[in-house]
Formats: sequence, structure tokens, C-alpha cells
Amino acid sequence: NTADPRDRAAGLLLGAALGDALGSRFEGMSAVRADQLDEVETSEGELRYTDDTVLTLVLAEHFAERSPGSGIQQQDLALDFARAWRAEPGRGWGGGIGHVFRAVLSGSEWSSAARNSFGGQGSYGNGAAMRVSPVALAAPTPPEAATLGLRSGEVTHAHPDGAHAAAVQGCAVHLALSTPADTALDPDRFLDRVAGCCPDSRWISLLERTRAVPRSSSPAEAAERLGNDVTAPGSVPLALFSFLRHPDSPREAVRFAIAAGGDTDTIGSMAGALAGARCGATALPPEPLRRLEGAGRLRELGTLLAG
Ligand code: R7I
Ligand code: MG
Ligand code: MG
Ligand code: MG
Repeated sequence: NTADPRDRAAGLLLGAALGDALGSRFEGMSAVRADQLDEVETSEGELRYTDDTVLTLVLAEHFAERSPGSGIQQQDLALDFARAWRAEPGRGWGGGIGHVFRAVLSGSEWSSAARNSFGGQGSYGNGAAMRVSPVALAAPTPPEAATLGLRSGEVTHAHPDGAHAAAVQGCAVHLALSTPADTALDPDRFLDRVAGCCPDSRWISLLERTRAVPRSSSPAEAAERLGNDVTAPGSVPLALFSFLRHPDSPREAVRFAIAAGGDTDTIGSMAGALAGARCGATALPPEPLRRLEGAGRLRELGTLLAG
């Protein structure tokens, strides 16, 4: 683990993209074997990322283009997300998100576009949480990262489960970024601090459920207890668990998340952001990192946002 804030900021963004790119080979599989993971880590050719990283980059650029502390301009952000979706339809987008983006592109306010999806209840997909990690670089404290996460999330995910997931993951990444490098991570204390920043009753109980999973669980056992699907409540807990299981090894945290199967790119990405934030870019596995699409820009943005 490193104490260098720039290396940690770069690790956060690169870890998120690496987990996405490695996991995308397996999205939707019920479980992934170690030899399949070895193969994707060591094969040749570019490791392409998916929608998770496309939108993470949009959010990071949103902060990079503005002076520090200026927060989020929600209509601008919604438009930039929607333009990125329109520009790259082949990146593996969620089933309902196109409706939101189409509405924003035809002039709707983000709030009504987001509210009108899924029969008026809004999305509880994990798309708000999967892209949220840059808020940890823009907010000075974990509670402010939660607030910024919520504001970034609600522009597309109006259902509270989907929007608050972004608060939880954003604040968790901030906490990971500021954990002392030379001290063992205490999972209970970590989850307490996340819960303290995110006073949403549904998420408090999901964090409790995460805490109750035995630390020695296999990926399959953890997925059985916490879920591994494209919904926010069914994926953010497993990403947190994967990180808490392997807090000092981004490679192992991401492998655990992907081995659990299901929404592997997204759960891998969220686990990678957490572990990359704690351990830094220098702790990421060099061989797959060398082949990661967009690695130069991700590193640059991390360094820039670290200040
Ligand atoms: O949340 P979102 O952007 O999806 C992200 C996922 C990640 O796995 C990406 O890697 C990509 O593959 O997609 O997109 P949404 O379409 O808003 O939500 C994802 C899915 O969650 C939807 O396609 C639905 O299956 C489910 N879902 C809902 N189902 C019923 N009712 C989300 N909200 C609802 C709902 O209100
Ligand atoms: Mg994806
Ligand atoms: Mg997909
Ligand atoms: Mg996914």
C-alpha cells in the first residue's frame, strides 16, 4: 500500500477500469474459474472497458473541467452521460438506461427523465454506483463524497435504492482512499463509517448484511448471501465484501469479485476502485494494466484530481 495521494488517485480510476475490462469477458456467467481469470489476465490484445468506465470518465472529466469545490451541475452531467451513450452504443449498456438518455437528449430535465423510467419508479440498476468513484477525488470528506455521489447518481437513477447506492460506493471509495497505508484495515470499522455517511435505512440494512457474511466465504458463498446481479442492492454489497476480503491486494479483490459471477464487470469495477484507492496504481497487476484501454487518460485524470 502507498501513502502517495497521487498514486492512490490513479489507482482508484485505473482499478475501476481494470475490474470492468477484466470482468466484462464474463458478464452474466454464473461463476468464473481461476484458470479463466488467469487466461484473461495474461492473454494478448487490448483490454476494452465497458459502459461502467465510459461514464466514470465522464464524471471524472466533469470535475476536471471545473474548479475544485464547484460540485456537480446536474443537467450538464446528464447531457454528458447521454452524449457518451449516443457516441458508443456498443459498450454494453443497461436495458433501461437508453430511455433516460434519449429523454435528456431530446430536451427533458434530468429529474423527469430519471423519474419516468421503469414505470415511474426510476431505476434501481447499479449504473449510478458503477461510475461514482471520481466523487472521492472531488469531495474533501467521506460525508461530502456521499452527498456528491447521491447528486451524481440521481441524474439517471431516481429509485432510492439506485441513487443511494452511489452515495454508499462514493463514500466507501473516499474512505478507502484515506485509510492509513501501513495499518491493517478493520472491516467492521470501515462498514460503520460507510453507514455513518449514508443514513438510508435500506442501505444501513444492506451494510449490516454485508458485515454478517463470514470473512472466509468463497466467492460463490458471498454471491449466495449478497447477490451478484445488475441491481444496486444486488451488487454493491458484494463489491464491498470483495474489497474487505482482500483490502491489500487489488488483484485478489477484483478476482474475488469476478469469480462470484453475475454482473462481473460492474462488481469487479467497484471492487477495483476501492482496492486501487487504498493500495495505489503501483499495486495494480502490471501485465493486464499495460493492456488496459484508456490507461493513460485515467492515470492523468487521477493525478490531476488528486491536486
Ligand atoms: O443501472 P444501469 O445503467 O445498468 C448498469 C448495468 C451494469 O451491469 C453495466 O455493466 C451494464 O451492463 O448495465 O441500467 P438500468 O437499465 O437502469 O438498470 C439495469 C437493470 O436493472 C435493468 O435493465 C433492469 O433489469 C433492472 N432494473 C429494474 N427492473 C425492474 N424495475 C433497474 N430498475 C428496475 C426497476 O425499477
Ligand atoms: Mg458494463
Ligand atoms: Mg452489460
Ligand atoms: Mg455490468
